[in-house]
Amino acid sequence: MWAEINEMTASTDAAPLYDISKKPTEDFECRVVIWDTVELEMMDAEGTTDGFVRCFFNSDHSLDTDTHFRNSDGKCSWNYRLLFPITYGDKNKRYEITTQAYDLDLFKSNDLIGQVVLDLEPMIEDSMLAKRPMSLTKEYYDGYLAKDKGMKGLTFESEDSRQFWVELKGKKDGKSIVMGKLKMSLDVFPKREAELNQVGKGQSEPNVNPFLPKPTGRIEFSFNPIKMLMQLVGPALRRKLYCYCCIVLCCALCVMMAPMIFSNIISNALTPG
Ligand SMILES: [Ca+2]
Repeated sequence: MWAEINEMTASTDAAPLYDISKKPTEDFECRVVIWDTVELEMMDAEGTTDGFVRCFFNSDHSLDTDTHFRNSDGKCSWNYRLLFPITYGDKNKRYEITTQAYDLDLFKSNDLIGQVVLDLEPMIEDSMLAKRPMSLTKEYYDGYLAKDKGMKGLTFESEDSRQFWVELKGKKDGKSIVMGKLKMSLDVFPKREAELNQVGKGQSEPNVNPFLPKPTGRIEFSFNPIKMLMQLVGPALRRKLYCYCCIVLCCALCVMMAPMIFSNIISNALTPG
């Protein structure tokens, strides 16, 4: 901070007056779309993950997507919108959004798979100055956020410049590694603009800007017990079941053929040379 030193004799009226009152806070809405993942780590012993995503600016106020149950190929799908009200202007606060992928577990605490943290303060500042919504697009990222603000790690979709991939970093065997990649979109709206252009949470109406289709690859209810079992059971458990079935079949065959084998042995033994 610089302080201006004036002569004792100088009139106080001559010194310029500066407005040092606290800048008023402004309200915004941060719109986050969680699309899908690739290469997400499987956390359950049976080779599945029940994936959901949690986002927060402040861990006291977090929002979750719904859960993609029994995923076994690392491609969880949500197409889910999360809406965060933000009051901007507190210089002691960090306006970073933390995005975490979890594996839901019913009988123990959920497993954190990986996370990424993005600093949205430059976007909120720009939205405040321009008094209009700001989208995290490839052009904005390349031309400003990455170049001047040091943001890194985003890879944009070629067919949609508002969708980008981030790496979810987590721990495995004590090492920090990439546990999957998540596709998301981010917009910051001044409160007034957000009220004029409302959107729904998740896939609820108004489902616009962007339209979010139903997620893919989810469990489908079926009256066919084999189909339901195949969806609910992970590949590792499925392999074990196949092995057990083979062992049971072999044992059944042996039991069925045992009398025939024994009768052959006995008849061979009794038949004279
Ligand atoms: Ca699980």
